[in-house]
Amino acid sequence: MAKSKFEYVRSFETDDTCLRNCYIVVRLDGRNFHKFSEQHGFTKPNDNRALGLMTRSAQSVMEELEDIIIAYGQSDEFSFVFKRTSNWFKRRASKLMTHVASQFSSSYVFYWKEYFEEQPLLYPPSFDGRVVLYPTNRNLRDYLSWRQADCHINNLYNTVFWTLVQKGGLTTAQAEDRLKGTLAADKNEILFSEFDINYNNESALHRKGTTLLWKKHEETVIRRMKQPNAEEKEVPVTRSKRRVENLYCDIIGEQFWEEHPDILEEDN
Ligand code: DGT
Ligand code: MG
Ligand code: MG
Ligand code: MG
Ligand code: MG
Repeated sequence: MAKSKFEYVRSFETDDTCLRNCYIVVRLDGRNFHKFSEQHGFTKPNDNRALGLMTRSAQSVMEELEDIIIAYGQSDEFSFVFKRTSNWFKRRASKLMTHVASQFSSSYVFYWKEYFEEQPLLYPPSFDGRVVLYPTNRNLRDYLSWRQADCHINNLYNTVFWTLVQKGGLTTAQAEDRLKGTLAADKNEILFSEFDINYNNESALHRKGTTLLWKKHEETVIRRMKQPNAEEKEVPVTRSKRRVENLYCDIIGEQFWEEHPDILEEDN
């Protein structure tokens, strides 16, 4: 077919191929969720409906898109890690990022009612996305550790802050004042001595965030089969399947990575 004289405009497209051998991380973050959470009556400091919906949407991203080996989420964000050898969409950053963001956003709206029931969705939410490349296993683990440490720092602060307000009767300004300059140990101490709360017994979902992984399992179905010169028979057929598993555990230490040796590929 002859090319039109307009065809040259294609050459204006820029190359955004992700460097080979690197893990590709796409991180999404809810736009203006400070306001979104207020307007939709999210409970403070953590709303399990909102966290459940984030995780459901991330699960849909893992199931619909290819080559994601692990995802980690907390608050209004989720990170998706593509395997380092992935060649999905020829590793084009914009394709990967926009597919993750749009699959996630549409799932968030699609599944809203399952989590929020009578609370209506008041306007269409959106999520920004970014792509970061990590060349070594250490870099990737440090990235995930950074996000989980962020979850811990924010959740400890928010837990003490809202306990001071909700159980201690402080105003938000007083609670903020009270926490100024305190270290983690001080915050733990306030919870323990004043409110009889051991932070380590608080929900793991809130303290550790959510990690999504692929878990393999065997599935057996009965098939009707016709052999030549024989009656039709019912035969059990076993297939190896995989499904997304949710974990609320530490991913900073060695134990998690020793228990899940298939996630990372060797550094070469
Ligand atoms: P951005 O990301 O720059 O567009 O602005 P925000 O407002 O989304 O800021 P960000 O992402 O740094 O902070 C997340 C906000 O979402 C933060 O204000 C708290 C809110 N949020 C997230 N999860 C929960 C929750 O479970 N409960 C409540 N009450 N708020 C939450
Ligand atoms: Mg932000
Ligand atoms: Mg946000
Ligand atoms: Mg955020
Ligand atoms: Mg198309």
